Amino acid sequence: MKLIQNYIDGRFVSGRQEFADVNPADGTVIAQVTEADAAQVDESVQAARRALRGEWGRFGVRERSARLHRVADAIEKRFDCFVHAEVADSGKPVSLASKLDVPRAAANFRVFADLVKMSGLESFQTETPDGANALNYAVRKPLGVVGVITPWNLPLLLLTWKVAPALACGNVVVVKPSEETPATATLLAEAIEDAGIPNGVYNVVHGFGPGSAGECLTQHPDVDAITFTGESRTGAAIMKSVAPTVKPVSFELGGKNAAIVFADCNFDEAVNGLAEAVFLNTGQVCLCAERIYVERKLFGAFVEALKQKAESLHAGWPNDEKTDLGPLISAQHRDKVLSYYRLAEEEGARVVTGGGVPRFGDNRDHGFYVEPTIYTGLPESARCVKEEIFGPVCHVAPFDAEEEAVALANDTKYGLAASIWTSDMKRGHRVAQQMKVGITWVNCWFLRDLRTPFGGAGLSGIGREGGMHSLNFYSELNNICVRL
Ligand code: NAD
Ligand code: 6OH
Repeated sequence: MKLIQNYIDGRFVSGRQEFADVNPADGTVIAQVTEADAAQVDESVQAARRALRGEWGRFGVRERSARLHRVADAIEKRFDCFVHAEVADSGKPVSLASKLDVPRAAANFRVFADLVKMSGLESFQTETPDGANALNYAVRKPLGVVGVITPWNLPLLLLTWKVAPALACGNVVVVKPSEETPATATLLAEAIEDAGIPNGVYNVVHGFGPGSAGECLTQHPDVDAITFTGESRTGAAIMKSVAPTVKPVSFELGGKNAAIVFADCNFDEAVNGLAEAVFLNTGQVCLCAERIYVERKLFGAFVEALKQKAESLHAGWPNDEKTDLGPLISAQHRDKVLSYYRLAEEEGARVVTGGGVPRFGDNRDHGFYVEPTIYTGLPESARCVKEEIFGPVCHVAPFDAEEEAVALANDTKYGLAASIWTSDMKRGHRVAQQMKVGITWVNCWFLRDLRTPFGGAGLSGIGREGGMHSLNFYSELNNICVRL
């Protein structure tokens, strides 16, 4: 059986405890994973700190940038290995891993490698009280040891989204990937080695959250900052855990994202776009739309067209190029999604399509598949309309007036993303500006430019990453005031 080990100070190391890595498509165990104990987390933090004082700490921006491009080269060289590891761990379709996850991992390194070289900082000429002048300028320093804690839905994409800017700014990292998807963070260690990045700069500790590697990292006094993507509830637990050592945090958390479809939209574009927004990665993308509000005169036609799309999706083996829809990540997550499927009916939903578990007659019946599902008819107060489900499911409701749609979309404690579908660009801008979210798409969804601010309002996060926002989070700015 394959063993996925921790990676500390440039070496793959085992430990006392192991846990199983399960393939969500058929429930088989594909690897054993070493769980890091408190001592190994400490070892990785100390190795990182030594690396900060070593060669890496003396690299200039040009050298760091060049090494990050080499990491991207090394990912591209191992493209198929990364794709297969991600597919086996997460059950996502191979077409998705090869179009989205792995190319984005390389792009994350390239974008921040370039950006850090181009970026400058503000300076001010300041008049002093005695009529002389002072010059204020800031310099960028690393924060130090950054703890990176990531989820299972886009494992490599989300990990590199944080590791790349952290390294670009000269930090060292200890990453704790999700226990469900440990493989690609471990493979990345090989790419990091290939790129000539010194030992101790990138460390991987495997394990769980509470009472395990995740919590050890957030509590560690020598970890200088925590960057986390995952559930809002976990974000709250991490905030408590870092409070005694006052670590800065960057949080990208959950969502209950709305889409607003106006009757003047391009119908096919809206249906196709929202079918992606609901079902991509089996609905396991934080940006997925789980609430769709459709102008009443289009409502019936829209629901029917989305139903056709849902029913045309091919739920298959993840490695089959024709597969659109893989399994959910785990038995536990499937139980959660199915509990919402039951709840929706109890709350009075009309099931437009789905609501159950598909039967294949082969080993996929031991996997964690659910049917793509559309509901209508729920009151806005229903838990299924308020709570993040994180599966291939949405609720569609009609609206009559623009102000009503805006109010419905904003009636949530989350605030990650929204999408608006209209041919009237004045309306598109007007409505977009009223969305209480971090990201609004007009006539598109999940169209990314990595230089833009990315993050959420309310329960959806703290801070923004992307472009300069990432560089600013992963830097300590030292303002220098020189009396002239
Ligand atoms: P999760 O919060 O359960 O786990 C995320 C990571 O945190 C895992 O590595 C886990 O081991 C670790 N963890 C759990 N408890 C911890 C603790 N007490 N201390 C330290 N670490 C701990 O999230 P998940 O189920 O893996 O991912 C799905 C969630 O992530 C959804 O809510 C989704 O919306 C959210 N998400 C948000 C974004 C975003 O950019 N806003 C992106 C992807 C996923
Ligand atoms: C959440 O599941 C998706 C997050 C996406 C990003 O962080 C990104 O940079 O595209």
